[in-house]
Amino acid sequence: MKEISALQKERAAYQPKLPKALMGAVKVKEGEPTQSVANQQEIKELFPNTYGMPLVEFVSGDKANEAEMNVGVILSGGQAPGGHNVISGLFDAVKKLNPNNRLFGFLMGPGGLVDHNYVEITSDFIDQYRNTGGFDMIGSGRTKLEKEEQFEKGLVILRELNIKAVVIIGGDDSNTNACVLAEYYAAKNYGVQIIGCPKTIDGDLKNDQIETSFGFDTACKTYAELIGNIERDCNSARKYWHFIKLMGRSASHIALECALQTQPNVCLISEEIEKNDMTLNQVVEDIAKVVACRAAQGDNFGVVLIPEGLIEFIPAIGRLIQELNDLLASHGADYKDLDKDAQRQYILSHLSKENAATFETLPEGVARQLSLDRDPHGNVQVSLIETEKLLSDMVDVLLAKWAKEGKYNGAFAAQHHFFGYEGRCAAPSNFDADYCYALGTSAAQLIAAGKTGYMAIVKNTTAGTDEWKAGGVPITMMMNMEKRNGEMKPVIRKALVELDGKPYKTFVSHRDEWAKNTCYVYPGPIQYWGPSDVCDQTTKTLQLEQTK
Ligand code: FBP
Repeated sequence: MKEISALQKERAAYQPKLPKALMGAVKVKEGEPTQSVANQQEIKELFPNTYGMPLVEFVSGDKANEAEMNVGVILSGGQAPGGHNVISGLFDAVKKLNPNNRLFGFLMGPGGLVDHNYVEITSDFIDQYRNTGGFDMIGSGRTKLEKEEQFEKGLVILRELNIKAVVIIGGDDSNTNACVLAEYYAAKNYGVQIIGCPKTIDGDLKNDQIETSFGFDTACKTYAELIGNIERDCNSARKYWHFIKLMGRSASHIALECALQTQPNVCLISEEIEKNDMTLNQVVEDIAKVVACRAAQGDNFGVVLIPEGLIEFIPAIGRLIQELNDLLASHGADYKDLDKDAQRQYILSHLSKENAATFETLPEGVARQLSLDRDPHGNVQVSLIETEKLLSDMVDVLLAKWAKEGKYNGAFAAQHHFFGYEGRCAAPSNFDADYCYALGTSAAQLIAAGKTGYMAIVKNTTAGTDEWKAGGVPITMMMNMEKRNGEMKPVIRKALVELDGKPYKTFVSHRDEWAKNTCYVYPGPIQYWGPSDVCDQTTKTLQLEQTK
């Protein structure tokens, strides 16, 4: 028998809580027709069958829908704590609607649908995964579902398994593709529904309808625990500056949330750096000033949080990346066969003067990373760029210069960390366990109600679970047109940190004090049992965003 930990054994017995409206029979309450957040005409033309649908809320009903339906489910993109609970919620709801219903999991992401790799999710099978982290139940992948040929190949297996609907659990890119697939099947009248589900630790899939993406809560709490431990070590030995890069491909939500939880000396917010049109040297100078200020009071130690996506938000580098994206998209094949040095020369000779100059100032490793392949959605693979080392090296050089000029007289020794993968598969917090189970249940109800092109949602999440509101939002409502791989495409708008939002403002109102003094907070590990204040609190971001 497979060994499992004592915690997993206990945790398996946890029954996630559901909103009142999802506990029994459900009735659908429809709102007004919707519009996309921008580019309405273009999005409407691209999605004639799934545009403009109303928002849906589930309320308690008196007659159970006994819909007969086989359902498919796909985990797409980066892991996020709670994915297994979405599938558990979906499984339980699908079986509750009708015990003959079957759930199939497509393996290793969207590619499983195209290549017909699947497993039937049965009761015994799913019981091993309830309330566990990870996506290992069926695996995940980043295959982009975008071509008609893929949609048609997928249809073959959907027909074979008599699958009426597929739930795609993914981030903004995967849900964009879910919407394209929903539109395609609707246009062809294939009778297959597609439902999305908001996943990503990055926290950037949120808007007026989606309060938070699942996984953000657990991942941030896991990183905050580790940062707190480092802060305590740092405050004990008093000899290191710790440069910690935190995941979050674009937005700085994770870094900001971790800063609110742990009160480090410095936390960079990419969105602010972009708005202030800062250069890399200015960012470095700001950090060095904090180091020097603390050194002057005898504190040669500290903690700096760096959002993973920083590099793309430094405007000059952002412009360079834009041009590189277009260049790599249009010259892919001839470029790929060149060796490293020839690739660098090729890039320099094709870039505009301004961007070539920026490219030349970058350390070779960073420049190289920016010139490598994008992920299947056209994103720079920022998790591979060692910004934490780049910044600390540059701070070191600047401090040495200041020392020569008699402006600094401290000791600077840096340690480097990257927290990303450590948090993506953590066992879900109570919040994520409940939230995900409710999302899965909502997805099943959307299918039973005949909906397609919707994303399952759960709102009012800072209230008690039974007061949460569940329903669905048309995916087209969250879309606008953006340039991807050199072409304008309909995509779900990413939510960046809002510089007039409460989480950011709260951080700004404290950061000078946190920079100078040692105000560390040590959150400790996620707790599953115990006082509600310790176990059931959501993120500070969500709490601040929800306070009126
Ligand atoms: P999703 O947007 O798919 O949820 O993934 C987010 C993320 O965890 C980012 O934070 C990170 O930059 C990226 O995935 C890493 O990707 P990979 O797992 O392919 O290394």
